[in-house]
Amino acid sequence: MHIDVITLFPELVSAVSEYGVVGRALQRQTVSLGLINPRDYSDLPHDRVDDRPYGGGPGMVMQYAPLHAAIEDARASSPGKQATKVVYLSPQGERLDQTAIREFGRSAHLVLLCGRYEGIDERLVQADVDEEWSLGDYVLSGGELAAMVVIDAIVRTLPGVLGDEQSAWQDSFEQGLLDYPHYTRPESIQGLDVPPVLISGDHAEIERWRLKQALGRTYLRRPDLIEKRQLSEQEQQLLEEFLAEQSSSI
Ligand code: 4G4
Repeated sequence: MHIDVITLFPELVSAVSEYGVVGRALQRQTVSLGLINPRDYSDLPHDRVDDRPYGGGPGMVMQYAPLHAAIEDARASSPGKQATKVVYLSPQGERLDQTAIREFGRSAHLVLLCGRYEGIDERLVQADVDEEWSLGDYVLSGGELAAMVVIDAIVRTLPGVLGDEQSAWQDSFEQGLLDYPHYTRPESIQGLDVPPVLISGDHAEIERWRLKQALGRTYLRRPDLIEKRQLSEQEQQLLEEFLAEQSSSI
């Protein structure tokens, strides 16, 4: 898969490629990253890419022309000329979730468009943008950090990037549950002990406990996720056990 990022701050975005899981995936060529600066496509003095908003008001707006040229260049350089998906990250977009991330990972060429100032000319959104997505209900100074989040989340879903064991639980998160709690040594910290089942060596019991915790935590913290998801008979029973254990421990 190839991901192009259109950004006024390519050096900021390149940091995502230098560390950890994403860094390794780039080295192994599971994914490639292109950084395109719309300033390089400006015909104006000082390579300007912004102008004042029609209708007045504060701030500046990114102009259509340099962004359109940058997108066209990205399309032309698409590996194997596959269909390109152009994604604009903005607070006005649809809320991103793991399902949307998975879907991005299925496209061979993704272009992430990063806004600065007050955003981009709406006609670019109409003419060139396929999808508009948001990380959540908060405002960033630019789309770059959002693009880095999206790149990281996509790369984790690509085949061969995570080991089998890690990707197994990611799959169950994709079924709509929060993660279970994790523990490592030492066994006791300030009188807080590791749940005994985790040191029992009984792997079936451990799996059962983890699913129970995941269901319980999701029910308590994100009831919306439980509503969206049909619980199986066994899951319903585990959730009831969790709640019973909870009320007996207070
Ligand atoms: C588009 C319009 C994404 C993009 C305006 C981007 C938050 C998110 C930007 C802006 C972003 C998000 C500069 C306000 C860039 N902020 N929630 N900022 N602004 O995904």
